[in-house]
Amino acid sequence: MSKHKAGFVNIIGNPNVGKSTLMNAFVGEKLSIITSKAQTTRHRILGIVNGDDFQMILSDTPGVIKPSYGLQESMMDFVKSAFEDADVLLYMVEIGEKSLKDEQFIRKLKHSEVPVLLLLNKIDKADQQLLEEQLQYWQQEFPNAEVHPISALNNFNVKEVFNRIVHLLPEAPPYFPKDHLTDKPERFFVNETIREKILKYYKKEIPYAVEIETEEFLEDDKIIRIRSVIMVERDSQKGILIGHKGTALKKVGVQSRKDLEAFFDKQVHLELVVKVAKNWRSDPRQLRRFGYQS
Ligand SMILES: Nc1nc2c(ncn2[C@@H]2O[C@H](COP(=O)(O)OP(=O)(O)OP(=O)(O)O)[C@@H](O)[C@H]2O)c(=O)[nH]1
Ligand SMILES: [Mg+2]
Repeated sequence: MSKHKAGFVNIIGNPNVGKSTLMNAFVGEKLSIITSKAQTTRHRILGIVNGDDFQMILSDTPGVIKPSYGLQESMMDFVKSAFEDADVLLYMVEIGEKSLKDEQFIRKLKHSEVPVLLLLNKIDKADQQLLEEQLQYWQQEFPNAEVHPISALNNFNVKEVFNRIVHLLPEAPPYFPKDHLTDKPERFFVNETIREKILKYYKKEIPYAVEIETEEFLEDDKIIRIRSVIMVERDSQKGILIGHKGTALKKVGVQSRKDLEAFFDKQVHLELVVKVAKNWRSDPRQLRRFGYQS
């Protein structure tokens, strides 16, 4: 039998390029939430793919931005940590975009000691000519990277890239038990499922001012009883979130419950409460409490 391979494969790129879509496609589960809005992912989320003779530990990370408040600084710390322990780096770009604006990250990618795969995503949006131009452009920009065109959404070239990454993994014993799918607890996925609905249904600043904390997660044979608090930064946001006669919040609850029942494969009872946690995005103590620490 061949030797066992294992390693950390960390996905990095601008917001909204499709990092979470790719991780979910590799893992075959909806571990990361996906929306059309930038800054959907706020944490570093591990997705573990186990084979007989390999373990691929993928990291989905927040899109690279210039931080302007504490939450975003912490998000960028997660990205930095993903540079530090990578065995393979996946730098994702999308059709029509230019490189990262962060010079330091670019330098790290250009001078990386571990293999860098530059994944040109969303090629379903390009014709052949544009695709060839873009492939040439990225290969010139990152001469040391392997450039691969993909469509994470349509599963185009995803399996081939996956096999290529397995090939690049170093020889190592597994880092996690072989039945583990992620490093995050069940409550994290509850929080994220609710936050996804808020990203989808509310406009402007609301999704960015929201954090979820699941206070109760009680599971028995038949049902999971969940109580989650939606935190907003100001009183005015609380009113918007709840909506006229509570209809807006109701929609969040119903859709979240449906998704959670599919995720946990069990009946779910979900209670949602809205509270104000003044300026939590800039408050180091509150950020720590919500798991934003590097
Ligand atoms: N057309 C097309 N859209 C895609 C593809 N991959 C992802 N998308 C869409 O791009 C949007 C962003 O996808 P995400 O996976 O959330 O992107 P992300 O890079 O994780 O974004 P952040 O977490 O905000 O940094 C979603 O609307 C996806 O459906 C693709 O291959 N083709
Ligand atoms: Mg994401």
